[in-house]
Amino acid sequence: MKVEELQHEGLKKWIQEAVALMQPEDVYVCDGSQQEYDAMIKKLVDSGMATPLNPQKRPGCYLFRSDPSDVARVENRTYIASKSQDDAGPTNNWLDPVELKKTMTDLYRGCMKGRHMYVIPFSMGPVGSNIAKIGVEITDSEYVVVNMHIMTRVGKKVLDVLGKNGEYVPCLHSVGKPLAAGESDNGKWPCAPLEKKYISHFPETREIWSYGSGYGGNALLGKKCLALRIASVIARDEGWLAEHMLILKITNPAGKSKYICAAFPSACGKTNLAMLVPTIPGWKVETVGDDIAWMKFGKDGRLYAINPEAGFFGVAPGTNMQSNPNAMRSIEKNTIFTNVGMTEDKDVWWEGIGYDAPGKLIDWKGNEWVQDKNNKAQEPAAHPNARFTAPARQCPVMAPEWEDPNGVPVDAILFGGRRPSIVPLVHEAKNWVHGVFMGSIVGSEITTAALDLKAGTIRRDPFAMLPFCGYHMGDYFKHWINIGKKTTEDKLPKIFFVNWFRKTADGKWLWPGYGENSRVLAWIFERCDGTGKAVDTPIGYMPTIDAIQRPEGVSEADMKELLAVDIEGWKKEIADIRENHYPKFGSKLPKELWDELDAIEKRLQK
Ligand code: O2Y
Ligand code: MN
Repeated sequence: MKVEELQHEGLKKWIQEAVALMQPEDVYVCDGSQQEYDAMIKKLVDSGMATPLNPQKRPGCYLFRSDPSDVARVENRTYIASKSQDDAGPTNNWLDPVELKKTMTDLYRGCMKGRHMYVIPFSMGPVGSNIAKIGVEITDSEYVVVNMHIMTRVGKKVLDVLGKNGEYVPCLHSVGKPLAAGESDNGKWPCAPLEKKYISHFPETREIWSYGSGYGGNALLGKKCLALRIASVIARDEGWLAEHMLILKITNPAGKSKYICAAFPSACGKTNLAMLVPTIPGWKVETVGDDIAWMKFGKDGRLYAINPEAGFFGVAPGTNMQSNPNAMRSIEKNTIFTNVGMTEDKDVWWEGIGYDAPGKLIDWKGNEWVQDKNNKAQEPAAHPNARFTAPARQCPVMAPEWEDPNGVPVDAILFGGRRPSIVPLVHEAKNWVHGVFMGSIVGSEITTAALDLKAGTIRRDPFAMLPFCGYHMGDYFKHWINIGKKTTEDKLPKIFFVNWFRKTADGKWLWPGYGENSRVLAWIFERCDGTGKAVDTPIGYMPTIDAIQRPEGVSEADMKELLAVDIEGWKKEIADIRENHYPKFGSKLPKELWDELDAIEKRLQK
């Protein structure tokens, strides 16, 4: 489709300005069709950037290898450029928006020389839903176009909803570095060096400018940039919630269903929980979303959630038929793999796929690779952040209502983290503000030394939103408290804290996790239904010892440990929050949360 054919004058003008600045060879407006996807894939295959996988084993699947320097989100190059630094808060990188636009305009000047410009109109959420938002991404990356086709709803139908003057979030993206005359990317993954990468958000004007990276969250701008960082600001202003949460549906043996949203820091098995296969007979879990939830109040005063995405951008390593059979089935066809290993017969392989590498592989860097199980220091065949991009509709347990434009009514919200001690298997907030407190103290043990933290320390990641909140986290906590005042407590979701990662003193797992987590979900279901048995404790409501059916291999003593309140441990936890965590948010930390901290401390002292 041509730019001249667009009905929306504002959009046309913005594209023309981008063309004048970036100077692409030509411009193409995406229509979202299958032919368009196929043509784009053909171009990527012809250039050598995509490798078609075995059509018998992986029909419609392609492998990409990124530049070794462009393999993940770049948090230290991600900016919230609000007018005032205080609005971005102490946990975001901030740059003055005028200065940043100057710097980036210079980088964008001529950056698409020798490349095509693609204009991708996309909807986050079912097209036309009143919870959905429209974005338009301008990019010079065909890889981005095909991934956006899977992860969002793209094309003509979106332009129809946008009409002549509808609102959209402009998202500018370039992989960076112009091509010299006659030069081509020639199968290479173009990107800029780290110091020239910018993933920038302008919250007041609702704009996203990304430069220099072609990978995942840096480049697929509908996901973390729009659906979380910009949407969190819109949600604050409009009175709803844009959250880093999965959405699942759980049905009991009597056929009654509830909907649960859950937030976990990375590496806590969020996609696995979203697609969980229950081990308790008669229970069923279905998926609505695996990463992001937008929640708005319905006319009945309840919160309704939609998954704004249309696909999964999941971590491949560790995904296998035991950990997540539904993800494995979702990626059997029509899937884009990035930075995984490739077998001789052109299938995919990664560490933790559940079987040994079958012979010689090509690793994610494009080199021959033979598994050496005696060499613990062997470089992996797949990058640890290797990804699959798969259409959500291919997941065998997608809930039929996953695209309901009205969303699903939320019964429970879960927070969790990787906590080997102190935090019990599950506990329930006494009320909404206590639940907000729980969200505000989310943290996970870091398993390997990373950044400036040593292995074994707890990295706090409130609401699992630290890298994704587009404004001051103190204001964000306050927004959550205010949401609770918009309706009555009985209509609000109940809030729980779960921890699948408890260990014994000698380092063994106390809880088997995976499908067995359905036992905890069943108790949460029953609590929402008014039946689950609980005791009131200083940290919240907790299941009685017989309220959760014990899985095989978990002794009664283990269960007691999993469900005990570690008074001394919690006193230390409270002290850590008081001395190290809450002060980070300065005067914007809501008084209600300090009060909650005091109240828990008092209850622990009794
Ligand atoms: O590394 C990236 O660019 C992807 S990050 C990501 C992808 C899917 C879901 N969640 C995340 C995340 O970082 O939370
Ligand atoms: Mn995520």
